[in-house]
Amino acid sequence: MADSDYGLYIDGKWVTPAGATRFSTRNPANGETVGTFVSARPEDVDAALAAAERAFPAWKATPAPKRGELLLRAARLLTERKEKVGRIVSQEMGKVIAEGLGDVQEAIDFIEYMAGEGRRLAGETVPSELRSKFCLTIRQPKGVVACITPWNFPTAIPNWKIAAALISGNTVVFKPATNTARCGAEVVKVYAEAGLPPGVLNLVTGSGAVVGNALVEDPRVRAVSFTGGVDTGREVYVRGAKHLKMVHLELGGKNPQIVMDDAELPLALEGVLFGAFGTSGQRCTATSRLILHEKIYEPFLKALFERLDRFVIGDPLDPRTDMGPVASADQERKVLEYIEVGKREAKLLRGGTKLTGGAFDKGHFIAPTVFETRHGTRISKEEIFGPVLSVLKVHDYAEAVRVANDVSYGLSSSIYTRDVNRAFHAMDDLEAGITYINAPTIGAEVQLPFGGIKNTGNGGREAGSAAIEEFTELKTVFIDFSERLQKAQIDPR
Ligand code: TXE
Repeated sequence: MADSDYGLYIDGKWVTPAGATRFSTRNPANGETVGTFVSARPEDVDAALAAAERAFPAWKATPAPKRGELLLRAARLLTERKEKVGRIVSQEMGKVIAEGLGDVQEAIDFIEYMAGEGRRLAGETVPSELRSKFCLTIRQPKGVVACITPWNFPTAIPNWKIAAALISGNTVVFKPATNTARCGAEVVKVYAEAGLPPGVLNLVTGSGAVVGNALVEDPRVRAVSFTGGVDTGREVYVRGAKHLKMVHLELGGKNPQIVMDDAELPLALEGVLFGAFGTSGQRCTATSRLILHEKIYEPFLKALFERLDRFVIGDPLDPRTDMGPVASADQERKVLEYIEVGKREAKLLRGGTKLTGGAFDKGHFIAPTVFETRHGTRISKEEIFGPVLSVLKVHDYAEAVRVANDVSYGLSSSIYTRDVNRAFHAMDDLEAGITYINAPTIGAEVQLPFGGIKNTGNGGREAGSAAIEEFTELKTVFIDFSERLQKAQIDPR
């Protein structure tokens, strides 16, 4: 098979099961095939789960620092391949090459961070109320976990889950998004080549409905870590709940950037250009709402349009390109549908069309689009997940916060202001899992917890110190060395 043709990775081997059909992933910029993969069937998922279950006892018994050494080897291999895998990211989902490389760097950073956690899987000791009794907690792995990931950060998000799961002693069955299966396979290759024992990490590629459902429903899976859309996430949660398994959800966002009248306007402009149109607007943390104080509304929009009119849209591999295509035909259709909604309920200020002609005809390119809207329209409240920015005008800080908070999501948020008191109030007032002060809504760092409130998730966080919480069970231990029965709360005080 060619380098771009992959099997499943089960029990330490790349396999193409007899009779399995294959699917291809395509470059959204030009339709070229990026790789071919096995469409896993339920029996293939079963084989992967059996391998993960078999591998679990020995992996759990491996000292966490030893597990960390394997992760460091994987990080080194990925570092050596950063250019190659970064290009594959850009080719398979369309983000510009600087972001493709950034995606891989984020994966490397997180694997290294989790390797260190292998020396810190901490519990705690607390005093007993009774004599000659020792109390402590220890962290233990959950068992076999399923990692189901989206296409927008196709190497970073898989590693946010896999590296945290592995260092905690779990074994993993990993299902990447169908349209970025090659990125997922390249992630698995570095772990395999780093010497992960067979069955500790398994890759099953294929449709979410078939492979994803099989994973979520199987009683051998003790936890599911899912990043994707709200509708799918809700379905995963319901299915997992039937088996009382932990389901961690990272879903969508409708993230606001507030620009106050005292803001450093050129800085705020750079922020919204990156936040709204980086990754063609396809980040869960993307800036999809620009909330402008009325005093700076006109000049800010003028400056925004001057920059957008100079935006270079094209081949993501060309370093001069500011924005590539959206990730797929499906994504293009969804975004164009929302643009038509916006044309009916709001005022189109820029863009609003699919780009055609020349090289554009081979890909899924949408013009950077800006609507002026009042709060309450669909484009001001629903996640569009494309290069579409809804601009709203407000009279003051209080209205800005009220508008920012009045959506069903609560992932990221941003405010540009020179007023330090207002910045600290915003930290408290903005209903989100993440708030940036004088920075765009995107730009998470791996060493801090990531996630949101309301419909963005179901209460968990990943990355940072929270990643270990997601993938471990906390066990409480009481050691009574008094050599007699002691009864807490009952023995005489
Ligand atoms: O995600 P899906 P899609 C949002 C964004 C986008 C929408 C749909 O608004 O337009 O979600 O995108 C797997 N059981 N985000 O279709 O369908 C699927 O194969 C188990 C925001 O890409 O949610 C993929 O691996 N798994 C998000 C993963 O779930 C199932 C990033 C996500 O797919 C499944 C991506 C099932 N029944 C999209 N059906 C973010 N928060 O960044 C599908 N899958």
